[in-house]
Amino acid sequence: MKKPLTCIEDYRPPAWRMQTIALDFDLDVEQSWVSARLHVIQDPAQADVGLRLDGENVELLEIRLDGRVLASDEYRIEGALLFLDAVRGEAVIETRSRIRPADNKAMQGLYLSGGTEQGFLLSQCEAEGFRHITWSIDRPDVLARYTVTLRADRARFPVLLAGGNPDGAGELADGRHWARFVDPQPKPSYLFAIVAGRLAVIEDRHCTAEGRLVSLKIWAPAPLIARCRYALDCLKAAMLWDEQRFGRNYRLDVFHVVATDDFTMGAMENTGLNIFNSKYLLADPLHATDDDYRHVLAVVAHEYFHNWTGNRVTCRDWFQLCLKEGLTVYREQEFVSEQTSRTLRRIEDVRVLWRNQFSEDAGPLAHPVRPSQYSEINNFYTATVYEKGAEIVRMLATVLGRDGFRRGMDLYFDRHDGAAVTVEDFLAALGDANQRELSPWLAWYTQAGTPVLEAQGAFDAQTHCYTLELTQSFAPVATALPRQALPIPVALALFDAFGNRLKIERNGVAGDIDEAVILLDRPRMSLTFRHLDHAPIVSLLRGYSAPVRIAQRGDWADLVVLATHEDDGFNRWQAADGLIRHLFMAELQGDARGAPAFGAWMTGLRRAFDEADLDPATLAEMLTLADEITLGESLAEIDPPAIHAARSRLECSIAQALQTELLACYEQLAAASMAGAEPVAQGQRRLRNACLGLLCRADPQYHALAHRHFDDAVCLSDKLAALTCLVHGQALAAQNALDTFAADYSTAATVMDRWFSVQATLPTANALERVRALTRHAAFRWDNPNKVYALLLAFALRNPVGFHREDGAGYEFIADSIRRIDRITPQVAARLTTAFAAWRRYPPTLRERMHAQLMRLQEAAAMSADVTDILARSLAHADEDGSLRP
Ligand code: B3K
Ligand code: ZN
Repeated sequence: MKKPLTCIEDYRPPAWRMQTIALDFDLDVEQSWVSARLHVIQDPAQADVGLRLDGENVELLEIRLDGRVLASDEYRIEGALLFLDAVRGEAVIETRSRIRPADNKAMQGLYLSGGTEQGFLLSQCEAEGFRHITWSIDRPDVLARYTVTLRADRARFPVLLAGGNPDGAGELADGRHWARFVDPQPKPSYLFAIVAGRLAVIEDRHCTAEGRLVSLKIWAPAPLIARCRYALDCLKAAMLWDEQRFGRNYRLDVFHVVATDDFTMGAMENTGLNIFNSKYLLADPLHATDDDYRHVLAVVAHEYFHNWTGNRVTCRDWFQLCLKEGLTVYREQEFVSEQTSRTLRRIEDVRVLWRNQFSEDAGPLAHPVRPSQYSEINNFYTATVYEKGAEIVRMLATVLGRDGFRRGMDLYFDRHDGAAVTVEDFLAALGDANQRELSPWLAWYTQAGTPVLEAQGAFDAQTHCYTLELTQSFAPVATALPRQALPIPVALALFDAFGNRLKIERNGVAGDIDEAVILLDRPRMSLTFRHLDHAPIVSLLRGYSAPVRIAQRGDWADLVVLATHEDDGFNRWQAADGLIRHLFMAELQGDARGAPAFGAWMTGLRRAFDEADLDPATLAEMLTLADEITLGESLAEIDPPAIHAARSRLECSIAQALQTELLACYEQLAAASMAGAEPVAQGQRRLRNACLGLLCRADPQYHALAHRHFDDAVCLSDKLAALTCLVHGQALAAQNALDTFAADYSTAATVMDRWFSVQATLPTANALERVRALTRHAAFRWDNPNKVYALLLAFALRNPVGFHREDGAGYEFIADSIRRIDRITPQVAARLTTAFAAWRRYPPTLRERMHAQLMRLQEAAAMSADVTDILARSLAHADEDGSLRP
């Protein structure tokens, strides 16, 4: 099935708006009845446009116009639209419909989480799920105040929740009960949510800076509720932070959060009723790693921050998705950086950007941060919209400065509270508040592809001047259009050969600054730095000031200086990463150990172990090699076995060279395993586990250490790190450890996901057979997105050696899985299909085999619109520049 394209230039303001919606639900698992009362008003300027309602899989039982039941010839249903051509001006439309939650495996609209007997009902509307609940006008620029009344059997559904403020509850005959909720503020339909079932709760309160006492409630199935305490603390921290940093207060009386194991994505910011995938809500030491803790902090904050960036100020249309997502990711990044470690969060974000966004941007699924067309909007919740979208906001914050950015955000909220707006509105608010013209920044939103930044330096010993030529360019991309130069903030500092920071004196301006942010807003620019005795070492893109590819990372000796002395933690890591990439290339072409950079960098790393004030998490990251996807992404052709072999050999050489330091550090940090979840202890554990991982790469004798680590572990971080060492090191004890782990965690769904992933990512020739066998494991379920992501997506995206097996069996298995899952949860199947997108970049045999599976899927009958869209774009031929042709 293929959905037609929706194009940004076809946008028209809504011809009909809704002021209020009253919804009455009679809830049950197999079928629920929905009565809707819509008060609709026509835009006088569009008097010729008839009323149309959206609905999918909603069985219409009755429809009334201003109280009168309509005969079947007074309206018509065509596909997902209900036409009421005769209605004009203003009207009250009432419908009565039936929906079937238990049959809804696509997880859009109202569906069931857990079994028929014990499970609970919940809804997911973004992007277009509301039309699966009732007939209505389902678009983000139609905002209405909702009054929602829920009725259900009290014993089966003791808890009834909807977004908005509570407005009464009571008993009904026959053991049934009801509860009502009203919105004080209009909202778009995608933020509508209800939940009903048996759920336990933990509660707290937060008094906002404006003086409102807000009741905070987290709901989960009873066995999980004890693990929600940390999330509740995160929520309070996020509320306080948004008040202090952005002056944003919550303005409802209650804030509900609900945990479910059955969710296609991370979480959803429904107004007043957030719904979370339990993997981003549950956290205790035995069931969550340190990374999980930080993800819970991040996602709880992210969804809360949407309350202003997304909910109160919402998107005019789905093209503007980045307006809420990029901005909210940026706010989340800032929050987590301030609560934990800025350097670590930045490294993590940049790693994700390089791995996921750069590869997306270089392949057939490339799209601008604000796409100009889509067929299936659910396929645009991408790394480009989220992560690159956040990078654009970060650049704007860099050039406006902290106070200027805050002024701009204040104006944005003042101007647009309660409205559905565009990226242009956002830029205008930031610009107007700072008397700056920000329209050139729109190009960042409308041009796909990763810009390339080149820096060429020349030193003139006579004049003591150093000239730096900065150039921006673009690799050709799928959506090649005329290109406009982008405003690129380039933060840089200068160092001498001993790692001392040099003062920056530029263009005759006597300077005592030591960092400059240069706005490269044209194709090339020449900078002159004066009064220098020697050619300086340039530390470029400090803090990763712009999401660009650096053409060449400079001389390895300079990188060693920066990786040893840079005082910007991120750029220190960036230099270390540059050295790893340099050594990886050397290994790919021969032997990295023989390269002069190897010895120099090992000396540098050895010293780093002795640096008292080096943050352990940063050192851990410096020791962690870029993954195979990231390394492959930067090569012209991706040859998975060659990349895997070179990376493994390099990792092994580094581990052997540092064995003494790794062991000493591992032992020295023993106490960290017993410490709590605070950032310092987390950083120490991260380093200790990185050391353990490398030791196991250096010599299998350390498997004994990993085994002890596994047995002694008192937190999941340690347990999982040891398990990974044993399984990926193919230690004798590996199966035993896997069995023990599975026995200990058999009832903990989110932990079993990790157990599946550790095995799915094992880079061996028989990985496929193992994954196939695991699909028959009692804990695996084809209809549970988390399980599919943990096993199949992990295999397809994070196990290049296994997936890209020469005989194509990995491809065939994943293609078969896509067909199977597509009949259940199309959104999940579409995500799995993206594993084939980069097919043109692989060597001929693999390329042909990937292509064959794409064709097979394309020819298969009855594929969803979600998968069809990914297939069509993956197979599309490129424009004249030929960039996408094999
Ligand atoms: N807004 C949701 C994502 C909705 C995905 C719809 N397919 C989560 C978030 O970004 O906060
Ligand atoms: Zn979001």
